[in-house]
Amino acid sequence: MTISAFTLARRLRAGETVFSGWCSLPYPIVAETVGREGFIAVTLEAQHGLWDMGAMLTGVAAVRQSGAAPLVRVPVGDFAMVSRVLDFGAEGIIAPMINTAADARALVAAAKYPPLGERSWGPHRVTALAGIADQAVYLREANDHVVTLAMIETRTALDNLDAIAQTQGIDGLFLGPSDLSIALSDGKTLDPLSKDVERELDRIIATAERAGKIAGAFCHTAERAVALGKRGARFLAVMSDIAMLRAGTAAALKVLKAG
Ligand code: 3PY
Ligand code: MG
Repeated sequence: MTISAFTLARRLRAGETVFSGWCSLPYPIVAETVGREGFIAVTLEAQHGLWDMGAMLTGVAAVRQSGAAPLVRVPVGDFAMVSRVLDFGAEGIIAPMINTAADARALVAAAKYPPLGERSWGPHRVTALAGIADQAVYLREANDHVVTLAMIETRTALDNLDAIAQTQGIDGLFLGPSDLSIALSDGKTLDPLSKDVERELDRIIATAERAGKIAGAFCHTAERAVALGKRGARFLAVMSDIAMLRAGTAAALKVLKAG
């Protein structure tokens, strides 16, 4: 028996490019709808998004029910939440502001069982959702099937890029282009497509590849996600539920007003 319900790590290991929805609205049915439209993964955004833990518990299950792989972006330094949402059934964690090898190790400690980390035992909901009758199977396979993505979005993280990438149990580097643009301009500009961010993105992709890890990024548009896939990034979060809702509404209103 294997964790056959988990698909994310397997796809990434096979070299596939995975596009993920990105849901800030704390409504499981919204995240499920995004998954049902065909995203391979859906990330529930709990750093700046509006999720509480009750909604998160149902949201993770709703994404799994849609056929997509659920991930969670946790708040800064909230490693307790990492273990909890993995217990709820998440397949991946995106952790913001991982600036040092020590931060990376703290993420791994919360996300992976020994010998890689120190994740505490209690996967009752995830094993039920994934149809794993024997919990020993989850213990044996979880470390390989849970994906940890360390967000690179500060100057300190860039200084420690190799050490973060090489941390055992970190599966990938994930660019936060908005925060990095603010950091690289010393707070002057928000420009996720700035030349400085572009240059560092190439370095992030190359560093991840050298370490045998994947690279990913948040993308404000689908076009950007396709372009970064061609540059070698393998996990791309695309727009957001709010952005999609606004874009769809604006497109309809444009037609109605032109009517
Ligand atoms: C950033 O761009 O800083 C992010 O965290 C992506 O949402
Ligand atoms: Mg950020």
